[in-house]
Amino acid sequence: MGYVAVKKTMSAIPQDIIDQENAKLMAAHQADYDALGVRLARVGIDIEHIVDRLMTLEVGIPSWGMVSGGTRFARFPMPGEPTHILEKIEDCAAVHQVSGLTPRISLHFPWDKANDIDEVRDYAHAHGMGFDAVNSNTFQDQPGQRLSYKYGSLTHSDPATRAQAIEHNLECIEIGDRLCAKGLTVWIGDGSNFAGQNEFADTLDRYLESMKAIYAALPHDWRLFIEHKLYEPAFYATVIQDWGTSILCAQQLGPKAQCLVDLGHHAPSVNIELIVARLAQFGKLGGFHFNDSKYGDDDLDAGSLNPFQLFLIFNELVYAETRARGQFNPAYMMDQSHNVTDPIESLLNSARAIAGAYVKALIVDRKALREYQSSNDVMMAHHCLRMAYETDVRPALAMARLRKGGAIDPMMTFRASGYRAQKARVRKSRPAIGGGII
Ligand SMILES: [Mn+2]
Repeated sequence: MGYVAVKKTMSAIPQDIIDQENAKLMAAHQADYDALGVRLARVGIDIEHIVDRLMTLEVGIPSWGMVSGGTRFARFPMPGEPTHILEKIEDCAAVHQVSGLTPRISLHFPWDKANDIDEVRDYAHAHGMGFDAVNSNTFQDQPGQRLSYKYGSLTHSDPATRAQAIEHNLECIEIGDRLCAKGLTVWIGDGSNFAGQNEFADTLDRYLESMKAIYAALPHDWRLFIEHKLYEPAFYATVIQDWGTSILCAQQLGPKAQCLVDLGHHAPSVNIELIVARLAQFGKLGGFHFNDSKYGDDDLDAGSLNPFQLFLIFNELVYAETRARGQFNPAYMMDQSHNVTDPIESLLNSARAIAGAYVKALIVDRKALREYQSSNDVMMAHHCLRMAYETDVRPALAMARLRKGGAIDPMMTFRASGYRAQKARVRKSRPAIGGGII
């Protein structure tokens, strides 16, 4: 469900290129779709119903993921990457055009600060794009900033530094409101690198006090997303380090405060789908930052390493939706760093993985699963999940994209469009633009 109805008047990629590529693949696509439809009908599932559900799925794109990312060692810019916010929006629109899945952009301030915020909003709307949660940044110092965040921001020992960090968040809400965004995501790097550096309880007290001031400034229809992260930049103890602290804070703050789960912000081997179920059960699942990881906050493409985990997360989401009393509306966003690939291609890769995980979760035979669970038939319960997971659902994804005016094969269509090469000719390289690992 989009936050605003926007009228598209501009296209990042000419629609006739998408149509031409689709025409080449149409016959094979229709045959594959029909075959999948027959297969699903055999187990009592209507493929049209699945495609309808998929067409309601929307995932936000991170503005900071549109330029080549980097590590603490280096960043390798690519020719044709965006050099300012409007070009980032154009690239986001290109992703949405072929994927049909990503109609909103999540902005990060002050990285995305613009002189004319109305121009930013109007330019996005003209491309058929809206805005997802805005992100504040008090984990680094900006040029000319009065007080440093070296020793913390919302939890700093100095009240004046905390006030400055609060003020920045209030400004983000103000800008977000003008963009028709409906949420603020707060992630802070606050914590300690040495035992004894600060008191755990005192820093959390200060966090809550600061967040109460931010919460109080939220428009009535906004949500406040608390993003936890196990470690980095604080390597001994982080203030908002896990979902436990996150939900405690969200409960203290009130109903508009919810927890945001970034898939890379947990210890290795943590059962993230269980965390998702717990947060959903208590009405505190605010949303996601999708990505994938091998070791830590790697910010790799969603589903590129652990597609089964992504499926199990969506399995919990689909189940949580059936149990939810009242509104169940997690904000799905991506948070990735594209260090060695074209960001647009990585986002297409991730969009496909996310949509695939969702569809596979939708085709789980829940009635049979419940019966197996009731009779403690462990193997068949597991088998039930595996059969859904192992189904090749690509034709259903292609159909949903096609019906939204997107591409049967987004990756090949994007390549065929020559978009990046064309941008490399017109965009002037400016390596200093914000982007990185968060
Ligand atoms: Mn994140």
